[in-house]
Amino acid sequence: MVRTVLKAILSFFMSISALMASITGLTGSTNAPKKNRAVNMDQFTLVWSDEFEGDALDTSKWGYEWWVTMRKGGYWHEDMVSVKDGNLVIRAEYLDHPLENRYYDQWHDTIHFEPYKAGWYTGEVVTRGKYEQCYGYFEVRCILPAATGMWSAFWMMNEGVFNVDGSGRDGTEVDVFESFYYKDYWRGGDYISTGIHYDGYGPDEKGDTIGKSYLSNDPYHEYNTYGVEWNENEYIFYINGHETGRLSTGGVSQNPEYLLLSCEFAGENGVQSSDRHGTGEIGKTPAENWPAEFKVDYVRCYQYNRLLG
Ligand SMILES: [Ca+2]
Ligand SMILES: [Ca+2]
Repeated sequence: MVRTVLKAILSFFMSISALMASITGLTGSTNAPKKNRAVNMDQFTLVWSDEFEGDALDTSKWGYEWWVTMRKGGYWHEDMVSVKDGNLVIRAEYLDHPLENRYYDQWHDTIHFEPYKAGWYTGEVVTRGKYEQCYGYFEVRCILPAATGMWSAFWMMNEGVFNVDGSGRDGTEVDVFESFYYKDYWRGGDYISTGIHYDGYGPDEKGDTIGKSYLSNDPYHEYNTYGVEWNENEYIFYINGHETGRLSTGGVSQNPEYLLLSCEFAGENGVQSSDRHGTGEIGKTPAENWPAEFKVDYVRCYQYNRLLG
């Protein structure tokens, strides 16, 4: 009798948890990773990488704006970017004592500094003008910043993205991952999104997404790899070398693209707004959330052997 009652209770909680899982999309989601297919690395050769060794960013590979740059709900500043312990680290936090803006004084050929605004500060690095590649396999290994109201991303761009012609073939923003969802408990926990955008960022903008991919570990404290295989016909996305989905909407970019690693705060005009981008509420407390850190162990770019001379 006791066993029957226990079984009934257990069965009740199991059906409740199955119901909760189906509501939150934890199981049975069409976006769940297809872990049966691994990336075939035999078809690639490494052509460019940064392992982030040493104690400074390699500026032959990466650039960043050296002035304060307003970016959505915060500011980008190079002082928020460092290299230590084998990682690129992009810091994010609220600064009451804001970082200095840098102005170039052409009359005296000098740079002068002025205090900027208090606000949410973080950073980005970009290979624009230093490295671009068309097709191949691109992979980052990283730990995501553990904070709400912001997100990190590994993405690719070129200037063709702004060209409105009904096609993504001239250039497509490829978001290998964006991490909007720290502590997003009610929608299933810790996951990343993946998608593409083309034809600018105005009324003609188009795009597609493979939606959300769930991590089997804690991506805010443990490393994972996020990758994209890009060929003439499609983008194939991977987490830890296993396919999560494919996109080809609009036709894939046929032009070289540069790489970006960034953190951004939700909002606009330098004012953080937690309503935007589904990132959750932000707060200066608890203090243990800040500074949040996006830690990148490496970025590696491979090319198809068939495309190498
Ligand atoms: Ca276009
Ligand atoms: Ca490293």
